[in-house]
Amino acid sequence: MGASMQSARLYLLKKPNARGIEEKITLKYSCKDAESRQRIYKATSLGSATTVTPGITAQEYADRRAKLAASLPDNAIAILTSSDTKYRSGAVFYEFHQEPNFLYLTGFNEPEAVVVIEKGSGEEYNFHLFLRPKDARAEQWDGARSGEQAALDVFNADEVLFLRGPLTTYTDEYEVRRYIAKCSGLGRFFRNQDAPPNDFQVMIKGSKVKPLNPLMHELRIRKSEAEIANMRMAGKISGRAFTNAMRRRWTKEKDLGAFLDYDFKIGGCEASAYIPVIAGGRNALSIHYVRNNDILKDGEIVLVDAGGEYGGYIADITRSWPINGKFSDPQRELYEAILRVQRSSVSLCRESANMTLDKIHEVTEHGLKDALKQLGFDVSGDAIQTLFPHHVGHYIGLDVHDCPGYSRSVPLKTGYCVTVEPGIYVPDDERWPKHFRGIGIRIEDSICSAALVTCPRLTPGKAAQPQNLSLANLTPTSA
Ligand SMILES: [Mn+2]
Repeated sequence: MGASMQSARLYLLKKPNARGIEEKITLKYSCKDAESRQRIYKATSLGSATTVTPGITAQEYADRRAKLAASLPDNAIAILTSSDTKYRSGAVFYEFHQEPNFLYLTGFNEPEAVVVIEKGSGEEYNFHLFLRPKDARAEQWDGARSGEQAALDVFNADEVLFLRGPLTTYTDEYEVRRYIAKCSGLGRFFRNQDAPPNDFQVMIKGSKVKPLNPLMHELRIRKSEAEIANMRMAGKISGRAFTNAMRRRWTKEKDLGAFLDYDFKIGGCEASAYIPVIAGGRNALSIHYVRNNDILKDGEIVLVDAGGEYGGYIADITRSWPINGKFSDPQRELYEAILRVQRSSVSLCRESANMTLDKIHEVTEHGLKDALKQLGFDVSGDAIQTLFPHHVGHYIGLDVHDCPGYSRSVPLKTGYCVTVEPGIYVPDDERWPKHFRGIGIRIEDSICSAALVTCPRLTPGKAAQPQNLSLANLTPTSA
């Protein structure tokens, strides 16, 4: 243990437990080697302009880390763990999906890695990337690993430490183990080690632990130009896939879902951003209907909530259209009412409007209530909460619900990306006009401040024939 015993804060991103509760752990802190905290971050000459992930350069990743470091107080460290491979059963694994904060800071898309950002005083900080070493045998089975050199060159790590090798100096020290047991990704650095405590363990021992998420959200909430370009790309590709889907006739939810997934990928997205909702008829009354295995019936509407992912950034779109290409009168009336409200709510998503998502929700709810009243609905009491039971929107970005937990009562600024998704779902209940019962319609676009990510030119007035239904001119016609 060194001479300079100091108190410090440890910012730890913990995976919330099943109930979503973050545990608070108190550990002591001391720093053995003051010099080790004096290293100044230097981007390597290699690769600062290189894109690490689509559209995002090594320099932008470095800037993000610098911003995080700048938001930490002196003598603090931030620890983030990558996602682990998740198994469906036995050796059958799910598609790997990197932990979004980890991806945001590194662009590193492999499991079993840890980032430590160590903040000394002033603007100095160290960026450590712990990762799996190159291993020819493992790579023969599981695919290529980046390894040490890539970490230094591409990810601009100051110092790379391996899971094996240098890390054998980590210990089985009881307090650290107990702490580690609650933090899965870090466990591998500390288990089964017999050596005396190393600098790192000594340093985090006794440290006060604080959640990292609030600091990450402040970084992630406002998108950079490169991020917006990625979201625009995801929106453009996804929008095209919707248009292509609308041009065809579908008889099964499953087939329509498969087509969209295919078209997102063929169009240039990496994958679907989330499990879609492909809901024919009454299935649309269940907001998170994802069985997607029913028959699509003539005369009904299909509600499709889906989107692709580009460079890790998602698009979130919902369209509701008549399965046979022609709206019935009640379907058209309801659709047009929601469309009008949606378009006016979208226009509020700009910094100059000084609106929050909560405020836009209020305005939307009001607009829907008025429209429903005109259509003959009794909107007294809690009617609108039954017919429009969800919030009008959420933040989007690397996550479908980006910056989860970030307040919806902060004014939208340029660079904030959100969805606007009013919907009306009329239960089979005598309380509601008979001809509207069983109809569920939602219209959702992804919006970046004033700009529309998904370019939804929903122009009323154009006739929509089954063969030319598209995002650009989906306007109801009577049957
Ligand atoms: Mn959404």
